[in-house]
Amino acid sequence: MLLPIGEMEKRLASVGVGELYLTVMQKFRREFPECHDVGVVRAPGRVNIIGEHTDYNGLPVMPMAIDREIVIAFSPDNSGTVEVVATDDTYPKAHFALSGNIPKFETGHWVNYIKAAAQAVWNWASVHCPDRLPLSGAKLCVGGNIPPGSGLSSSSALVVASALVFARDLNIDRVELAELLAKGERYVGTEGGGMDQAASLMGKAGNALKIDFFPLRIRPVSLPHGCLIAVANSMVAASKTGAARIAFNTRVVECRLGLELLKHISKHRNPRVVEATLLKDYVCLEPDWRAALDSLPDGPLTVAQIADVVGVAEGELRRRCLTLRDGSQLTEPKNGFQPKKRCLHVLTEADRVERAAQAAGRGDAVELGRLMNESHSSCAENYEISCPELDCLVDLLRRHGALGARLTGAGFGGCAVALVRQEEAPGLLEAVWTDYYRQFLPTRGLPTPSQREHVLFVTKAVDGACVIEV
Ligand code: NG1
Repeated sequence: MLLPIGEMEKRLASVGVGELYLTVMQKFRREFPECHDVGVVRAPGRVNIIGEHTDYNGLPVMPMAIDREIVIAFSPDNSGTVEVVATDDTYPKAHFALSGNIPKFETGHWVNYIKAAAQAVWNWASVHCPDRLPLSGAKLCVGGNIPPGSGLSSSSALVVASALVFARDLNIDRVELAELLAKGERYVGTEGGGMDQAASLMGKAGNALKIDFFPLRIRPVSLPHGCLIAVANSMVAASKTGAARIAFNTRVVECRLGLELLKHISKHRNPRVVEATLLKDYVCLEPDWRAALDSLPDGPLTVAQIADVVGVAEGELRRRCLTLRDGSQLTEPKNGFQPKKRCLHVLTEADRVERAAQAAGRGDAVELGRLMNESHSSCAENYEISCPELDCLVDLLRRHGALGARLTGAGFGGCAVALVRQEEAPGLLEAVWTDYYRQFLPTRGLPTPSQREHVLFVTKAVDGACVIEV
């Protein structure tokens, strides 16, 4: 797995890896001339075909790992520190000491994702093999071709690739690693579920994945014959910091508040629902969840109003539902919470995922497309995570031949995903290029024709993350 740099470069070139790997190797050689042996890991991004904002509620998703990835060249050493550079100079160099308590850089610093991986692996080792601590230091050079802030999980791919470096000698089971990193990525301050890490680690070439949570179960799902998945970037950055992070965490809290209301409504008839800690538990215990959902009070609601309905002290409800993983409390949004609409999205979306996996399994492309369209409407109207650009893009994708199209990932910008028949794909890409990127987006730093393949492309499903063996 570790080879002298020159030998690694020669072998990578001979097996025909892309330009990206060679660029990573060149930069590694320039930045760390003292290093002798080097290893290489890769981790793919993912596109979510259907199942948005269900994962952190314990409900299923259907993503696929895509042919855009993070690649890291690394050289281990005994320094106890990690030195990191990126092929793209806009990401500053950084270094940090490995320990059981790695302090974060400022919010939004890209190396926090690498720290998240190191911290998670350290925590795992401290329980399962303390004799392997401290973890050895390393020099890392990171490159990638997943557009950042676009809902294609460049951040989780970075976490996963980094974790493969730190865990290379530890023998952590893949499913366990996916669960570990889902929690581990929360180090950066988002409250996400486990879809991205699982898709990046467990991707299967040629297949989408149906992923269930608690416990994590991953099943390959073949896409309908003759259909492709296209991705189109709205060019609205959906960063994980600032307003987008607050909006994301607000949705998580609204789901928790909705769960409290649902439990309150159902508990008289079905006392066991009080045990539910996630919407997933609630729907398992309450077959009649649709009726309960109908009788929830409409939003917007304040925490005080919800506490009043549920019959708990406001402070207790805040502690239970508004506390984030870092211990801080979410600030109540000025325009109130929308627990009913958010639960309506999540619960119907989970149902769509089940039906989408069945439709894909029997090759029913039309039904799969229809469910993707329905998902977008629910994301836009009930979860309110779309934006005018994404709505326009989704609309254009459908008008130019997609069987279904929807926003993908956390939303608030980023990419749209579309299901398209193979023979329609070239025409669709051409028409969307003209109508969206040339006509609709006149002011937003338009992509040049040479950038086209990075913003509008057909993607294929690939295998999950691995250490490169050449
Ligand atoms: P992206 O699109 O990568 O920000 C986020 C969460 C997922 C999932 C989706 C919405 C993280 C790392 N990822 O994905 O777990 O909740 O939003 O479906 O927080």
